[in-house]
Amino acid sequence: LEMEQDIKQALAENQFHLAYQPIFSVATGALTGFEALLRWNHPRRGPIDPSAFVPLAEDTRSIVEIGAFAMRRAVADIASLPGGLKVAVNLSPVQLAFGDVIATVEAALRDAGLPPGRLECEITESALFESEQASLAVLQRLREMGVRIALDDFGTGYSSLSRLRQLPLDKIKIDRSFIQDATEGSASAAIVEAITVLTSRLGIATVAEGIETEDQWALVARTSCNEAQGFLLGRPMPIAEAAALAHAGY
Ligand code: G
Ligand code: G
Ligand code: MN
Ligand code: NA
Repeated sequence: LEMEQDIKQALAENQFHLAYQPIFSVATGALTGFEALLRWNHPRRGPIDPSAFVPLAEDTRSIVEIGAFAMRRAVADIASLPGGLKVAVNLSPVQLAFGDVIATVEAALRDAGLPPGRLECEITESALFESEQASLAVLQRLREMGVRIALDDFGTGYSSLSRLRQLPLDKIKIDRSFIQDATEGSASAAIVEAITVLTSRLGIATVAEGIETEDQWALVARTSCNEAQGFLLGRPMPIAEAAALAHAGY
């Protein structure tokens, strides 16, 4: 309850901000964009991770307002960078079910002058359990606008192959648990390889998440995975650092 009150205050006092984690092309090593990740600088408790406040914000639906803030901020920030880079923004199932996602995205893109193809919305499969049809319609509408849809944490939780047919998807993000166990010849390496083959046949792009070692990067580079992300390649960083990286790579 205390935190619920704090979230309201945090929105009013701009205590939320975004960190940007770089994403790279596996084939060329070039920077392709950033994933925007929420951060909360609490005046008394210090930094609070999204895993600690997003679930509560979902229960109280304040994620709708926090998510709208993140969308506007991320789209405006990326529009100010050179190089035609993309930005990936995480969407909560609660936003899809109860938030006015279409209007928020339209306004954010218009105000920033960002082409829709440079925005990617990340969803998880649990996103579609409540109000499945309504949420699917929102995703379809976003896609018609030219916004890309990415399925996050692929391979975990409720993910199933039938989802690859049912959902309007441009990209999947292979969950980092597979990358972390993907040593040479391992079952996880075979799964990563197989996912990239399967999705490329379906015209869906892939991102490998959670690259932490040179061995993991080398292993992913031998697959047909399109992009990669992880602490080895770049940590989530403030927009000023992201801008410096974008200028260097431009
Ligand atoms: O950055 P970090 O590892 O702390 O993120 C933890 C979780 O919080 C991730 O699952 C991530 O998808 C989620 N998250 C980060 N930013 C946002 C956001 O803007 N909106 C939503 N709904 N979830 C986010
Ligand atoms: O669920 P989602 O994929 O949106 O979560 C993104 C989270 O993953 C971010 O909070 C980010 O900090 C974290 N992350 C990104 N790269 C790595 C990595 O290489 N290793 C680990 N352990 N976490 C990572
Ligand atoms: Mn994500
Ligand atoms: Na993920």
